[in-house]
Amino acid sequence: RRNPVTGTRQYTIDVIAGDGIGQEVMPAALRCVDALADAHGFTVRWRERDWGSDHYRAHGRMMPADGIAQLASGDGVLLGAVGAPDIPDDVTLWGLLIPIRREFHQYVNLRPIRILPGVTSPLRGLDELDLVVVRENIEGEYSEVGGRLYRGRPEEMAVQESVFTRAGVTRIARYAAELAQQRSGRLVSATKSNGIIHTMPFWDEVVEATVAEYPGVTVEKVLIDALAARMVLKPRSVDVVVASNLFGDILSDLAAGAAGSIGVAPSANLNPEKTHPSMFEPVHGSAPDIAGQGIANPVGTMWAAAMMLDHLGEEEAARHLESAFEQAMAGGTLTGDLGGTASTEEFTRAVLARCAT
Ligand code: GGG
Repeated sequence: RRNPVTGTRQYTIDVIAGDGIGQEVMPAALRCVDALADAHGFTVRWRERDWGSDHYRAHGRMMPADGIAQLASGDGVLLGAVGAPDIPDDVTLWGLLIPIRREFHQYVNLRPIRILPGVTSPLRGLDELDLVVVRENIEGEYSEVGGRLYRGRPEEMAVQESVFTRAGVTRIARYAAELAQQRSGRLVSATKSNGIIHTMPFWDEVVEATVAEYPGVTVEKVLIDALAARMVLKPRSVDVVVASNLFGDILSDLAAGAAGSIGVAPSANLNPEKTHPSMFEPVHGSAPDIAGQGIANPVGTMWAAAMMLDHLGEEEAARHLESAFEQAMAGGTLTGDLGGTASTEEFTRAVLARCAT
């Protein structure tokens, strides 16, 4: 967006640092974007939101009742982490992250995974990995359709329905096919249509019919269990993966592990049509076991911020940020999850030193 008076590009970004290490990795990413904004001639107005588990403890809600309306006027959302040991995970997720994804039609969850410079994969002999998981983000297994019966009694039962719509599967398949077209042309669709007899055959049919419209793109459907093994044994045979909400979540964590650490993995919750703000977050959660120690890896959040800059049209700044953290890592500055000794602050300074022009 341009300021009508000065003509400079300016963006309003809502910042939800959230819980646990979200409070540590978020300031690191914001400092880098601020440095890049100066260098690349745009401005960012951060609207910091103190939403999350502390807000829940104080007010009984993860965000205010009009939280979605507050975010709607911004150009994007940067989120750290949600989750706290004293609050059920479904409360934290369904009180903040999932409503934002749904209300803003962020139906694509884009999760690129690469082995970054200076990182050794835990998989023997794997020195290169570069794949993207395209996760369906607002339907599938993450549905609130279902219920609990006879709570606390011996006959207690729980029912959870998955919801797959033709429109929902078609649009995620389109997004993935277009991405595959720009990359290798190879698309893998994660399925389980041998065991899950209604939704998964439907997923297969719609994905195959949709991808058939894209010349030069082949789609290979692979059972999720076999795909998990293949991503460990032959990860380079996979380039773009399209997967349902749950399968995509699991596969992207698996791939991030293969690339060295879940701490480096970013995620973009995209509304591709830009009718609503998109949201950018690291893949990792709040990590209460290391929160408050100043040792969290901020790369996942920095990379998510780079994806945000790309989405805003600031591609040069996005590439600059990616190369800044890659150079810092190549120079041997690594946090503990990657076998290094750098604190969050030390790593951030190493990146900031490479963010000026
Ligand atoms: N970085 C955001 C976060 O804390 N995510 C935790 C999580 O459990 N996410 C589940 C999901 O992405 O579906």
